Amino acid sequence: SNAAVPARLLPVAELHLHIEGTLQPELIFALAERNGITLPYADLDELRQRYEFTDLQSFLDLYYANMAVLQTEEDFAAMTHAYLERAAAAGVRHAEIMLDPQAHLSRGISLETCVNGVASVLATSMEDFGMSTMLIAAFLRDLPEESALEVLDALLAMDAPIGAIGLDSAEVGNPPAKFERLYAKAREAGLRLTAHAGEEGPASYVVEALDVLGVERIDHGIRCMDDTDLVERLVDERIPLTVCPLSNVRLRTVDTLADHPLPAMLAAGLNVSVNSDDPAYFGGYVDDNFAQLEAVFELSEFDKARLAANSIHSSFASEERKAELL
Ligand code: ES4
Ligand code: ZN
Repeated sequence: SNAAVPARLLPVAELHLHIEGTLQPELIFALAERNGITLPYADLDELRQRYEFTDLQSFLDLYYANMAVLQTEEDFAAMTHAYLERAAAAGVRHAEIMLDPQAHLSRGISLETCVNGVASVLATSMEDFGMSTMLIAAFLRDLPEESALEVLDALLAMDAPIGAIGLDSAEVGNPPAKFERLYAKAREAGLRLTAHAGEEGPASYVVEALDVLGVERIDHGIRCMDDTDLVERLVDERIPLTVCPLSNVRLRTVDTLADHPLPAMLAAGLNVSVNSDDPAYFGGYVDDNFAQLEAVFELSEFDKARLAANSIHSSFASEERKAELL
């Protein structure tokens, strides 16, 4: 423990965060202006009116469209700096940050521009914010595996400072097994492995991510609650599930926060943590997720401490760093 951290702010690790999902409306407009890009919204209010989603795809459409403002290395750096500053204020002491390279390559932005822009800011996160960080290259599951394999090859060839790979975007119809070769290659390269599974997709996708991809961690995973055998396995194997409560509410995966399975997951003994996913789109950072959970559920101090400890144990940080944070 660290006496300099106020008791209210439990030191946590954020393990499920898409850096492009931290683009705040104000920064979207500022970057559009600086890059001479015309947005299809007249002003902030008009943009904010679009933040009402019906499902994952309705969010992804806006998320990808807004990336148009990210043009230069400096743009990626500004976005990353803003996230670290806000996350540090939320008590985040270690962050594992996903970047979607394919979403930038398809717009004509080079791998160097997006990777170096984010990585240049992460390189000094410890000095600037007391936060250790890892960059995760996330692959778009609605694109062919060949595209992902090419991008992973390019990342390895440029010796990009990535520590893990992830799998995101439209889940249903794009099962984990589609990316078996990608995960084998990443494992061979010494990268850590995570994947979104069981967000909108079925519990069987969680099983497939574990058995076919060999992932160490599951992003979301809430649909595991539909399969009691799977829950038992996840508990036995201590598989981390990076849960994102406000995301699930905004994407209508659960009806209301009061209906969220997090308390049941804790009670079942699952290794769950609380994460913000795309905080600029879903109404809050990690501290906001905790505050809204506390407003709806009677989370004990013990539950909150367990969620925080789970996040640190489940991170890809060194054992030395984990010991510092626990
Ligand atoms: C995402 Cl919430 C979510 N699910 C799947 N893919 C994503 N990419 C960014 N946010
Ligand atoms: Zn996500």
